[in-house]
Amino acid sequence: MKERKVRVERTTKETAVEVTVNLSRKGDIEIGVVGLPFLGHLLQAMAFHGGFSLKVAAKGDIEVDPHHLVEDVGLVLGEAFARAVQEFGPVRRFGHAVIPMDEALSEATIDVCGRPCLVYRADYPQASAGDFPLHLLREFLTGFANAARINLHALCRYGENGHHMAEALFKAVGKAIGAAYEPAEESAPLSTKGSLG
Ligand SMILES: [Mn+2]
Repeated sequence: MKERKVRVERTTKETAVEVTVNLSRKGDIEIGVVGLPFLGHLLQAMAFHGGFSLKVAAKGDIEVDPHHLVEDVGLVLGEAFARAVQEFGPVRRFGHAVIPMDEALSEATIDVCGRPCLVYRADYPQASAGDFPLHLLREFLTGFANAARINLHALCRYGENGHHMAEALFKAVGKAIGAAYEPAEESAPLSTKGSLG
């Protein structure tokens, strides 16, 4: 079977982002988000626990505001998943995971349905992890859900440590992705309506 591998590149005046996703191979993970090592740490956890290979090379005008780069990495990653469905056909659609990390518990549920929707609930006790502003994770997930055209419910249920809450969330998103993007056994779209999106 052909490997389900997609490469997406996007360059603007603000950022340059290159993402390669391989859904047929696990463990080949290489993340470089210049100046935002905590985002790299989260993406590493996501791909590892999702069981897919991921390469990210990204840089941007973080001296202005890391917002642009965080959002664009989410967008390009989402675009890679959208293209994987376009190029390699229907997937199982649904994925769900609840992951603990020490005192924190986070949850992700995905429907690869073609209608972008993000529900995000996270109330971090600290504003940042290292020097990474945790509120930017909303921008990442928004970009990702919109570009991937998925329904994503991402919930940090509780926790005392923002790093743990965010890391548990990204592991959960990875796990949910791993399940949702398994190839569908049937070739027809998995909807009672007969079509998606
Ligand atoms: Mn960590």
